[in-house]
Amino acid sequence: MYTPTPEDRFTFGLWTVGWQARDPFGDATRAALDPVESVHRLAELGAYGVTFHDDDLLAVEPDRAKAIESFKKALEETGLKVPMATTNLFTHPVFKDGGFTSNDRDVRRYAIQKVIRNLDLAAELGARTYVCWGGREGAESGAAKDVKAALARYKEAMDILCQYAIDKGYQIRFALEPKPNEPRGDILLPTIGHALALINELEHPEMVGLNPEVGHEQMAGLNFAHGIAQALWHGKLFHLDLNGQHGTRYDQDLIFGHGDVKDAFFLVDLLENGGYDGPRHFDYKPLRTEDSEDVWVSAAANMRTYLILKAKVAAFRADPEVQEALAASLVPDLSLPTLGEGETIDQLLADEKDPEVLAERGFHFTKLNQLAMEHLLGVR
Ligand code: GLT
Ligand code: MN
Ligand code: MN
Repeated sequence: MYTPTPEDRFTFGLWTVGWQARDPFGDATRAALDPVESVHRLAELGAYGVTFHDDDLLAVEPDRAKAIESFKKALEETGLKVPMATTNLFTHPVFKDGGFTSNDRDVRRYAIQKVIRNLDLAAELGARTYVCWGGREGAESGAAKDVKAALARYKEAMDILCQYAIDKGYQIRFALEPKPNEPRGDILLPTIGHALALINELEHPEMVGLNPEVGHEQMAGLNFAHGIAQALWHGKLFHLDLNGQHGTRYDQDLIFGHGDVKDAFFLVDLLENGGYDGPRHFDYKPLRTEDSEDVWVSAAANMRTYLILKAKVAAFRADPEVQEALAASLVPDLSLPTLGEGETIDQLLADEKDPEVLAERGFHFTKLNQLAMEHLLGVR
């Protein structure tokens, strides 16, 4: 029942299962993983696709052409798809002050070249989304970065990339991934809201949307499901990164649902019932304590947790008591326009309301929330 199939459209970054668990305090605890093995193992587990950074393909084979060839062969053998790709603009020391917004113009030019090289491969492999996570775009000191100039350069880079995709006739859209901090002290486009605002300034705003990550919004103390709902409302939820996080600490990239499980429940509710039809992409890190077989246990856990939550959400929605509680809490009424059809503002003003009377109504949200909790805890 909770066994994934490609119809569930679960996808994984090569950098997730392939993470060798190097952190700021310790060395790798696992050997490098061949992308070919990742493709086969993920397919066996029931995944739909894989995603990658340009550099992920070179994990064990330094020759780019050879690495691409064996990756393509593995895709053919397994039927795994590549719905999204991205660029590593953060590991190499050249990006220490960022890629698109480095103070060094030559670095900015190199960053765009590096994206375009992998964009060609992404288009060839049929990817429809190209993610831009600007983890190094930022600063540690107020004096170091002219933020307004940096945003102008961010816009310039996105405009160039959109124009390139148009010129080449690629069916690809870009998705910005916000994050508040880490690795930079402060990262530009720290939240969903900041990124949405930048998109409005672009030459081709219709080609650029978001790739929000659960843990990144939670690191900023924000409600991820609310952020996703707003991205959906703007038509900007092009893709997303599912994982887990405990509050406002370092980026944990836990297995989906292994952080704030209640938020995960409402997120799955939103994704399943809110009109998102893209892949369910996991961007997590297998714990540093785990061995190379545990990695696959953790990959499977992401998908299984999602499917369990999906079943719980369906049961929650189908429960007549929940439907009754939603109505008692006036949740469906929020979809009614505040002004009646054809009603004028004068008519609205003439419809006198007594705030004292209106204030007497309770909204009964406690009952609704408890019903959600009981479904989640498996007692209903
Ligand atoms: C990196 C980061 C992720 C991004 C990846 C895409 S790379 O692992 O922590 O959140 O989604 O560039
Ligand atoms: Mn991510
Ligand atoms: Mn993360």
